Amino acid sequence: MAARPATSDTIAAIATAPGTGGIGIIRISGPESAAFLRRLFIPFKSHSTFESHKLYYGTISDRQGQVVDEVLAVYMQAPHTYTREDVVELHSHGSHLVLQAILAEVLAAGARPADAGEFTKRAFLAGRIDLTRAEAVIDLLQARTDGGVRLAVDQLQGALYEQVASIRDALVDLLALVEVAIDFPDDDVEIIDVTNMLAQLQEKIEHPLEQLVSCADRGRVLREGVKVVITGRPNVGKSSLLNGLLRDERALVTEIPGTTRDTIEELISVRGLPVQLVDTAGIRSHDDVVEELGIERARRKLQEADLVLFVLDLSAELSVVDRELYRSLGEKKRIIVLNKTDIADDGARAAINKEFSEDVQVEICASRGEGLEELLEALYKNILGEEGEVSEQISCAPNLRHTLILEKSLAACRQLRQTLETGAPADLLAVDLQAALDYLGDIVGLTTPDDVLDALFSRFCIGK
Ligand SMILES: Nc1nc2c(ncn2[C@@H]2O[C@H](COP(=O)(O)OP(=O)(O)OP(=O)(O)O)[C@@H](O)[C@H]2O)c(=O)[nH]1
Ligand SMILES: [Mg+2]
Repeated sequence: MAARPATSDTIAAIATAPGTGGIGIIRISGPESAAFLRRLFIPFKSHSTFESHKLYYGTISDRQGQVVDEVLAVYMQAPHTYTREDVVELHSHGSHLVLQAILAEVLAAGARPADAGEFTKRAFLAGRIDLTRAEAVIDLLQARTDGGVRLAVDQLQGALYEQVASIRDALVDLLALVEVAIDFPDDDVEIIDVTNMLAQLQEKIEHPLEQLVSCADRGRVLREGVKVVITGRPNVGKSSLLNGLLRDERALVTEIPGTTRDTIEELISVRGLPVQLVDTAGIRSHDDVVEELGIERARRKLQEADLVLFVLDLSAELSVVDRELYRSLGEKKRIIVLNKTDIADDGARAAINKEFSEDVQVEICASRGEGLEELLEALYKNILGEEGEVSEQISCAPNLRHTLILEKSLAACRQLRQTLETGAPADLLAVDLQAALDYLGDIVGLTTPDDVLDALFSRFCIGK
């Protein structure tokens, strides 16, 4: 990747997380790094020079000559570093006070405090990593699941970059042909073989773009998890279900309808997928103001749900409220949870099975914790598709920024297809091709505007 003009000052920050740890690291990057090291660090064995990528043992002293800590110091000479600049790391004891004291000395020597994500931004500006890899660094730091970590590592190793690069290459090939046709207008017919070009467009550009877009949703789910809302009329056993899934008496359970007033949210992990479980007030019409507020809140939570667990009571006939509530789910994904198998009424069960035959139904006994594994299995499949371990199958997952750009690029390709099919002149083809190319350049950071870059790197923590 081509480098953008880099900045020339030297930055420093604490790179390890706040709090107490075994060791803590201060990171310095820029042309003055080695000079600061020589000024602040006193090695136990005297050295006239610091060899690159070697650890040295010594002390850091403050401006009064007082030893701040014993440290290991490493100087890493450009360009074989994270930022491609000269980098120094000081490994001290992991007390935040010590780290702050050392950082203060580095800043007093003339370094500037690094902004959030500035080390990674420098790696990007120097052309060491493209923008998708820089984004993978944030994803990796923020990943909450195994699936999220795997996607981030794949992206860090260039999975998305390479796919985008190969689509760009195909676009460049077509553009080269079109440009020849523009330069030699008389040979127009021979140079542009429309059938062949349409085939290339489909196979090497449109199809891969569509595939990438189709992975975005699963990627989002693996990275961010989903919200699952438990709903149903009062007393069907929603809170008992929540408690069963949490294996904890988190919500109050009583035989009095209307027990749950407020919503209760807890995070669980389903085979590594983060699931925000929400128990809600049983929905019915009521005069009680507090219950009414709870019901209002429950309805709002339903809107936000990625998936609804619609709980019914197998010991009771279906009621008007059950049916109304079911209708209010609209297009929401749902699983019908049939609770109270221990006291099930066969007539009620048959009626429910029939009425909801289109939906996935799972029978449970919440009070005894039975059927919960099957329910989680159904939930996982419902969210990630029948194949189950989908995380194994998607090689990369564009985030929202990528997806919006991929869709624009795809729209430009469809425009190109139309232009080709109507036999428009070569210079019009070039416009569409260039547009599709420019969009893809935004994904990897070739043409990304500065404000987008700033917003992106500001999501990092300081020191990364
Ligand atoms: N027999 C039987 N009783 C159950 C089962 N699950 C829940 N119950 C009982 O049903 C009653 C209501 O349970 P909750 O979990 O509070 O029901 P809810 O849907 O949260 O009720 P609200 O919060 O009022 O909307 C309690 O007395 C539970 O003990 C079950 O599987 N079998
Ligand atoms: Mg409840």
